[in-house]
Parts: sequence; structure tokens; C-alpha cells
Amino acid sequence: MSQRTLVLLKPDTVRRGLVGEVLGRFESKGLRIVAMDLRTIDAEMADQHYAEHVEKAFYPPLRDFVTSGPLVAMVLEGDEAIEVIRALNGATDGRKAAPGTIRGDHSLSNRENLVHGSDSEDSASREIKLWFPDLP
Ligand code: IDP
Repeated sequence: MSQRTLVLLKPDTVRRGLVGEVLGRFESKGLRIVAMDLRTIDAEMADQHYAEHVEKAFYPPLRDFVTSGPLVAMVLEGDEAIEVIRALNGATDGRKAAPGTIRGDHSLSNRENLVHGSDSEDSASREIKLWFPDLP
């Protein structure tokens, strides 16, 4: 079943010059880029994107991090794209993520873990509307 999902290459990916490396993994897997944009978000946008986390203890530094510089937001499409991308990304904590995953190969942090991928069809649809409201 073809799905669309929202992916963020977070500010650490841009800062570390890993956009090509990470994007290449999605492209070589066969996922198609439907929309893509480099942008710097403000705290309000961070709060909307991470609505489910705003009350958590780890959120204030997470908000500082995701607003700290440009990130690349994109919509990717493909068969079972949501689950496929979550698997490519690896476990949330880069220290625990399996080698071979994006986080497992390139992140040593629970917060600065390079990528975001929507975790369900409902999240994907909410996040795509939030980031790309004009996408048909
Ligand atoms: P996910 O990005 O793997 O779906 P979530 O639990 O939805 O993980 O958390 C969203 C983001 O919040 C993570 O990608 C990470 O950047 C950050 N985060 C999650 N848990 C922690 C934590 O315990 N400490 C610091 N940052 C965290």
C-alpha cells in the first residue's frame, strides 16, 4: 500500500553536512520525494509538530535543538513508507540504534538523532498538513 509520510532531516543533519548521506538512503531504498523544503522553524511550529511531547521533561532542550538552525522537511512516498522509514531511521536513541540504520551509523545521542519520521498514518496526515498545507 503506497503511503506518504513526513520526514525531517533535523538541524544536526544539516549542520554536520549529512543531508546527502541521509537523503541518499531514502532515495536508494526507492522512496519518492513529493515535497522538500529547507527551513528554520520557530518555537510555535516546534510545539505544534511535537504536540504530544510539549509537557515532557525532555521537551525544552528538544525545542531549542529543532529551532537551532535550518532543517530539511520533506514528504516521501512509497510502499509501506511509514514503517520502512522508521526502520531505516533506527531506534530513537542513537547510542542504542542498530548499526546499518541512519541513527545507528551516525548518531550518539538521544536528542540529536538526525531524522524524524511520522509514526502512524494519523501522524503522517497531521504532520503533512502542518508542514506542507498546500500539497495536493
Ligand atoms: P522518534 O523520533 O523516534 O519517533 P519520539 O519518542 O517521538 O521518538 O521523540 C521525539 C524526539 O524527541 C526524538 O526523536 C528525540 O529527538 C527527542 N527525544 C525523545 N526522547 C528523548 C529523551 O529521553 N531525551 C532527549 N530527547 C529525546
